[in-house]
Amino acid sequence: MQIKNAQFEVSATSPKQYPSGDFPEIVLVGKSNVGKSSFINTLTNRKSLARTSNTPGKTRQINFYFINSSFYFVDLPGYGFSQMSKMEQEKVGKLIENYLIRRENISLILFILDIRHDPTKDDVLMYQFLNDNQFPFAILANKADKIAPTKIPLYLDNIKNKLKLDDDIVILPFSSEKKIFTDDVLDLLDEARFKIIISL
Ligand SMILES: Nc1nc2c(ncn2[C@@H]2O[C@H](COP(=O)(O)OP(=O)(O)O)[C@@H](O)[C@H]2O)c(=O)[nH]1
Ligand SMILES: [Mg+2]
Repeated sequence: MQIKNAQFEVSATSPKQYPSGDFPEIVLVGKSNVGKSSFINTLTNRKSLARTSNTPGKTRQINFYFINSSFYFVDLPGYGFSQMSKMEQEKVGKLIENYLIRRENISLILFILDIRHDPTKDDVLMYQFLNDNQFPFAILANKADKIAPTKIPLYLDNIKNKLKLDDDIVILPFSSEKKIFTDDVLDLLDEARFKIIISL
């Protein structure tokens, strides 16, 4: 797949603002600052289509980007940002959960982790939530540019062990910064869209 055009569509804080229509949605999930928005910019080859930030916890809406006039990238707010008040964290958590549980357009969830770090308690909860509910999802271990290429398998194994990852879950290294491993991810997206097409 080639991404030929991408445009921001809407920033939603409630389901009635979600785009109408039956387009498949590829969803970015992960803690604050892990690289969800950067992922969208990298794949679309646009510097600042999705707003990225050094300050975690900035995004509290669900942002929809329309790609190739055929599917959406959905940038969910990050979870687990400790400087957000308990009430705000809860609000963001509800927004994420509501979207994931109710949205029928979801064709693939890309669950983003930082390859260098052990998954947090919130990451483990998210993994269990996705796995227990049998969502279609894959894990991207982002910021792979920050470690030596030879060490990548070791770090992936660490994540697999810490999450007690089921063998059938796809986990891929990724780097938004260096644009490495993007072909593997594009293959995943192709497969996800294909699934949608045959299920219609
Ligand atoms: N080194 C490196 N930094 C990254 C990568 N992806 C994102 N970042 C940086 O991490 C910070 C947070 O990224 P952002 O996309 O805003 O994270 P979000 O909160 O999950 O949307 C920014 O400063 C990015 O430049 C990556 O693959 N490698
Ligand atoms: Mg973001």
